[in-house]
Amino acid sequence: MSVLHAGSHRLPLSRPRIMGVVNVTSDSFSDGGQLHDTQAAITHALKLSEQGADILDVGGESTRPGATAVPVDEEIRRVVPVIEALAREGCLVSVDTRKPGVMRAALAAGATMVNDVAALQASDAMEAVAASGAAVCLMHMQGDPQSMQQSPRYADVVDEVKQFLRARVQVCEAAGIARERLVIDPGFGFGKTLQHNLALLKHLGGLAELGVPILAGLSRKSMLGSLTGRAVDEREFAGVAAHLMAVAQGARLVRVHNVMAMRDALAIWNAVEEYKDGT
Ligand code: HH2
Repeated sequence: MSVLHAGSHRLPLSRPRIMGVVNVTSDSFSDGGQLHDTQAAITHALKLSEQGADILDVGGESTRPGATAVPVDEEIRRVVPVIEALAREGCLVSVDTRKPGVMRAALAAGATMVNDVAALQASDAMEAVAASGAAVCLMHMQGDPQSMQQSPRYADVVDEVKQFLRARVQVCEAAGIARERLVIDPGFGFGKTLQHNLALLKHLGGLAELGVPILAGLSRKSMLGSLTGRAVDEREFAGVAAHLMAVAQGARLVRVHNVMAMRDALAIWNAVEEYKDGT
């Protein structure tokens, strides 16, 4: 049974775990606005924790297709007070960022996991994280958020994602980040068409060969909208179904906005998994 090492936290992955999304991405620059956003994010995150989130993933920059970049200082200003408050409450806090400067500030503020959609490829990102003891989620993305959905192309998406993640795991281990600290993620919707996403979900189990826990993030994504015709705020049922399929394929972590819905689905999943005939 694998156990994720995230700073002093130990998260057993014998059961699938929930990462709750905490976005601090409002573009309010006034102090009053900042304080309001900070409080709102903390309150929301603590609610997710109560509802059953095992990890709180705090992000200060949107990575949606076409999103504009946020300067390092502003991203730090958004996420650090939220991370400090959640870490003080004993929560396992992850920072969702691609920027080494934000990683360092977040780790100093009490985050014990770095969720990087660029898989620590920015120069200095590896150094920012290696000595910290923090866990790392390495995600696959083709291109960058500004342009990634323009014309994603692969000869074999499943194999290319696997080879990329295999190489990143090796680079991390060589830099001193032990396997117990690593999580991999195929990056649904990051430089992928609907067909690419379907292929990755269908063959997600193939990533288990890399020997690192798999995280799946499908919550509210356009793939779910394409398949159901639903708007972003109406995709919870589709999201639960897609995440359960990911879990059935071996995912050990799911990154979701609606923790309560996922927790209930996993309660059924866990009960059936743990049921022993004759009891
Ligand atoms: N998806 C988003 C952001 N971060 N991290 C991982 N590891 N995997 C994902 O699939 C993933 C991610 C995009 O979702 P969201 O946070 O809802 O949007 P935004 O980036 O606009 O805040």
